[in-house]
Amino acid sequence: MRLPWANVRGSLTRNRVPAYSALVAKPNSLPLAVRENRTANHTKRPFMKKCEFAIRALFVTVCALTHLCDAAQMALKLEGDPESYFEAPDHSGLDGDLGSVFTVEAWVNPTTNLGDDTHPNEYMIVNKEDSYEISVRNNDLATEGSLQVAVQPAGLPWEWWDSQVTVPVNKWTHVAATWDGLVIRTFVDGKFLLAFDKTGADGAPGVLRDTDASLKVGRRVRGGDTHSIYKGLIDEVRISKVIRYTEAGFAVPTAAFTPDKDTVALYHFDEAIGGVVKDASSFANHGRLLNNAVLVPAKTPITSTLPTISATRTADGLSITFTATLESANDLKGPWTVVSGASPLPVKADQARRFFRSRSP
Ligand SMILES: [Ca+2]
Ligand SMILES: [Ca+2]
Repeated sequence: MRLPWANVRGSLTRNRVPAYSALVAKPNSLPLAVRENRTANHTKRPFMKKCEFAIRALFVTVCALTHLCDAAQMALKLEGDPESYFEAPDHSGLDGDLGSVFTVEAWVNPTTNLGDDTHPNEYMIVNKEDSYEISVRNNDLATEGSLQVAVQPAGLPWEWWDSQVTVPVNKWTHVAATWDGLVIRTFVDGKFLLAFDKTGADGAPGVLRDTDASLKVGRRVRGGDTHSIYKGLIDEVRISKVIRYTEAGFAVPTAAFTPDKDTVALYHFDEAIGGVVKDASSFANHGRLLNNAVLVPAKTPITSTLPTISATRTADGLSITFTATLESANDLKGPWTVVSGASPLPVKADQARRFFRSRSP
C-alpha cells in the first residue's frame, strides 16, 4: 500500500487546535519496519519500506485527530450573565501612560438586537472605567444598537458619543475609536463615521484620567450595575498608544494583529490556560475569564496566529517545520516536553515513536 504524501501533508496543515497545532507522529521504529518486510511481498530495500511504514502510521494518526483539530479561530463568548466576563488588572500602560493618545478596537458579533430584547440600552465591548469605553448602545430602547464611545480626560466629566452606525447582530463587525486629546473618532468596518470634540480644560489637549480600575471586556462595573453585559462574541481586542486610523478610513484587518511597540494590550482570545488569556503585547497584562465566560470556535474573519506544524519526508525520516514552541511526548496524553532545535527539525526514522505538537507562547 502506498499513500500519496500530498494527502498526508494536506491533513496536517488543515487541522489545528486552539492551543496547539496539528500533531504528527514520528516514524515508527526499525523493528516494526523489519516485521513489515517479512510479511510483505515486495523487493524494495528495507530503508524504503521503513519510510513507507512511517508515513502510513503518520497518516492514520492525523486522521484520528481530525475531530480534535478543526477549530482554527476562537473568540470570547458571553451570554449576558453579569458575573461572567473578561478582566485584566489595571496597568499604567492602559490609562496613565497613554496620556492624550490611544486607539481601542475589537471584532464584535452580538447575538441580540438591543431594540428587541428586554436588556437595557448597552452592551459593553471594552471598558476602562472612568477613562474610556466602547459599546453597542442605543438611546432609544426600541432601536438597534450603534457603536458609541466615551472618553474621560482628567478633571472632566465624560459622556457617550454616538457614531450613529448600527452594529448588526449575528455578523462580525470591526469597531474602533481613537482619541488624540482633542477629538474622538469612530470607525465601523474601516469606515470613518463621526468625530466629536473632547478636549481638556479650556480646549487644551486632554490627558486621560488614570484610575485603578481593571480592564474589562464585556461588562462595566459601576456600583454593581449589570446594565452593560454583552451578549455574543468578541475577539481580537487591541489597545494602542498611537492613532492607528484616520478619517481616510482603512482596510478592515484580515489577520490577527501582531504586537508592535505601540501595542499596550492585545487579546487574541484563541486560548485560555487555567482561565487565563494572555496579553500578546510586551506588557504581558494577562487577564482572566470569569465564571461562565468561555472561548469558543468562531469564524472571526481574520487569519489566526495559532501555531502551525507540518512534516515532509526526507531520505532518513521526516523534517518537521513549525512555528512557536515544538514539544514532544511518547503518548498523546503527555507529558509534553519542549524540543530544542530550530525549524525545520530533522527526525530520523530509527527511534521509538513520538508525537510532536507546536504550542503558542
Ligand atoms: Ca481569536
Ligand atoms: Ca491606572
